[in-house]
Amino acid sequence: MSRQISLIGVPMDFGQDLRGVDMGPAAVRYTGLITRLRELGHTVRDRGDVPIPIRDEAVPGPLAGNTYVEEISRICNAVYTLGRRVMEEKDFPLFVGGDHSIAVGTVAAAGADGEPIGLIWLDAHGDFNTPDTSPSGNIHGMPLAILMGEGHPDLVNVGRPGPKVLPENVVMIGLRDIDPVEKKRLKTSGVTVFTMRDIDEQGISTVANKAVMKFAHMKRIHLTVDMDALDPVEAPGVGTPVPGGITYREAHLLMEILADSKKVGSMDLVEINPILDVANKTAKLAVELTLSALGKSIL
Ligand code: 4U7
Ligand code: MN
Ligand code: MN
Ligand code: MN
Repeated sequence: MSRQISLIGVPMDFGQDLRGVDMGPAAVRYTGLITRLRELGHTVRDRGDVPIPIRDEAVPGPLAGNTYVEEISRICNAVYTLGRRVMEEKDFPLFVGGDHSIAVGTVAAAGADGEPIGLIWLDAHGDFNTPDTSPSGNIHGMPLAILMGEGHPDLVNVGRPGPKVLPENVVMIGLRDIDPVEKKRLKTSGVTVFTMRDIDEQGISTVANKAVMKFAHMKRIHLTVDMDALDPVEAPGVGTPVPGGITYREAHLLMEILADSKKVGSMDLVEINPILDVANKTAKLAVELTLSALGKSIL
């Protein structure tokens, strides 16, 4: 299936403390992603980067931790607007972060035409904290809660007022590091979670097929890939690595099964931090996974 793909860079690092995740879009572009997608038969346009204020000029908000709510809200609204435009032109938006708080804008854009979307959230973490439950205060640990309507109103109301996804339309895969209160919240949320234990016990193909089946009645899936879902051996360039993650092969099979569903209509690559990486390994893997998700097959 040949597609029109628009790359949207979001070099945003306001959602967490470590520097370097703003270099994610450049690291991904340097792998030759655009050329390789074209070689797969897709039409690709690089829309450049959403403008991001200079970090050292910004003043953190009054909440605990590094909570640049104002900046993140403004950036996510810009991501939403560009994402909408691209989708109205029938392009597949490929959003490249940046930290995971960009999902507040990308998922809002993906589901904006009234058609409910399925959301697949690949991550080591729950990203389901609120300002009250977060141990760090970092917004990149909160985007799923925000998208479900909980959190700072300026973030909940990005794009349009209110929640952007229903819990029954969310599947999380790869989780292995969840904060105590976050755990309780996630358990009662109605979100479907496949932890690393589930992957170990059932195998990634079963997990992937269950995710696809869950969205059998839906036309479109938004896939958000936090690179820390992968094992840090494969993806060392992330700010919050957790051992015991998804392997290279598991991740590829997951992408291939999702590609077979033909439902993935938009995608994020987030949390790639080249400063912490080894020879751009994490961006290279992110790009391999993107190619598989967009139809690259072995035979
Ligand atoms: B990511 C954390 F406390 N849970 O809230 C938090 F462990 O987007 C980490 O998944 C969040 O990378 C990680 O700060 C956010 C922490
Ligand atoms: Mn995340
Ligand atoms: Mn994570
Ligand atoms: Mn992280």
